[in-house]
This record gives sequence, C-alpha cells and structure tokens, in this order.
Amino acid sequence: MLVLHHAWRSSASRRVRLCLAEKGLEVQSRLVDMMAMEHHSPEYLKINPLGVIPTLILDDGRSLYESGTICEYLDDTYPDPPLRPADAYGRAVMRNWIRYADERIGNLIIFNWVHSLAKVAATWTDAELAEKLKSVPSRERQEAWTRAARKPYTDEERATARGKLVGMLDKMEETMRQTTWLAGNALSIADIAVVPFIKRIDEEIAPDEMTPARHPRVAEWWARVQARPAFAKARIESFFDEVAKAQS
Ligand SMILES: N[C@@H](CCC(=O)N[C@@H](CS)C(=O)NCC(=O)O)C(=O)O
Repeated sequence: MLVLHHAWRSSASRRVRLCLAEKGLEVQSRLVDMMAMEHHSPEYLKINPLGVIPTLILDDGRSLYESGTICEYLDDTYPDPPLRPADAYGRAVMRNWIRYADERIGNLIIFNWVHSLAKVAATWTDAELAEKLKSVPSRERQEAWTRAARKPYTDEERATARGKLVGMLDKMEETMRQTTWLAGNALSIADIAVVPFIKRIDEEIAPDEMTPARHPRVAEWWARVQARPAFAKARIESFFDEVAKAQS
C-alpha cells in the first residue's frame, strides 16, 4: 500500500491528498510533526533529502518527493481518471502552472508559519536555533526558519507577498476566459496545484479578492472545486482548526 508522510495543513501535502482522492486511491497516513521538526530528523531525511513534506512511499518501498512530481507519478501509474490533458501543449501548460505555484510557496509561508511554526521557533535559544538549522538542508528554508525565529515579516513584506498571491487570482481569471479549468476543459494537476493557495487566500490572506465582483471566474471555479467529493475526502479544512488541533 502507498504510504504518505504529510501534515493536514501543509499545502504541498494537500495537493497530493487531493490528487489521491480524485484517483480514488487509499494510502496509509503517516503524520509528520513539523513543530517537533520531525521532517529534519535523520530518518526522514533518508526518504526526503529536501527535509520537507510530503513524501510518498511506493508499494516497493521507494520514496518520492515534490508534490507536483508525485501527482504526475500518480497519474502515470493510475491513469483513470486522467488528471493531465491528453495533448502535449495542454500538459506543458499544466506544468507551467505547477511551476508558477511552486515559485509562490515562499509568499504563502509568510502567512502560514506565523500561526504555529514561528511561535515555536521564537522560543528557541540562539544555541538551539543554530543546532536546528544544521539539519535544514536548503539555504532558502534555513533563511525561512531564521526569519520565523528571530525576524518576523514586516507589514511591507506581508503586503508584497499578498500582492503576489492576488496576482495568482488575476492569472487564473485571465486563463479561464478561454478554458473552464486551468489547463483546458477538464480538471488537471494544474488546478490541484493551486487549490491550497486558494484555500488560504480565501480564508485569510485576501478573501475580498475572492468575490464574484473581483474575480468572477475564480469564484465560480472555487465553488466547483469545493463541491467535488475529492475535496472533502482530501480534508482541505480550515487552517486555523488544524493549528488549534495541533496545539491541543
Ligand atoms: N516543492 C515542495 C515544497 C514542499 C514544502 O515546502 N513543504 C512544506 C510544507 S507545505 C514543509 O515541509 N515545510 C517545512 C520546512 O520548510 O521546514 C513540494 O511541492 O513538495
């Protein structure tokens, strides 16, 4: 059986859970406690050297990381129902959407970590922080953890990040003037890639931009996405409820 190392409120994990749910696939769930930095433990780094979640363990024990790549793997391996356009151009468009969303994860982190991970990181002494940073594989995430622990993002930085995320809505709106979904006229991994972003934009970051008056096609797309049975199955629930559960 497939095994998924993930967390309920992790955006990249949410993508993979949604893809699995659309495919009707069952997985064994292994929750990773990010507040305890489990994803930087030597055992976890063996299955995902990037030290991030999610990681999918295949039936034969091999591991796979990078949520976009995992979704493509799942579509290759379990083609029904298809989650990629049938034509090469459509698939290229889909990959550009995944890349576009991946490039914006740093903007999302600014809004996500402040509710939980940053609160924990702020309690670490300098020596503890230095020790923890040694196990964070990427420079970019070392910087993110250092910011979380010592230098909260300023209002100006938050406004810039918000603007980048609202830019995603503008791009989606423009795209859906031509097509029903982001990479053609069927739901694909492109749509799945942006779902966790839209969830956070809608619930906290810029709900005013999600109205039919501001982004009518996005609002209608979001209603369609949330009405799919897979959305509930993937448990893409309130970020704040998940934070509260993790802290209780
Ligand atoms: N590009 C990666 C990003 C994964 C990622 O950033 N995961 C976050 C949770 S959504 C994480 O593990 N953050 C903890 C950290 O950076 O220490 C993917 O799509 O799988």
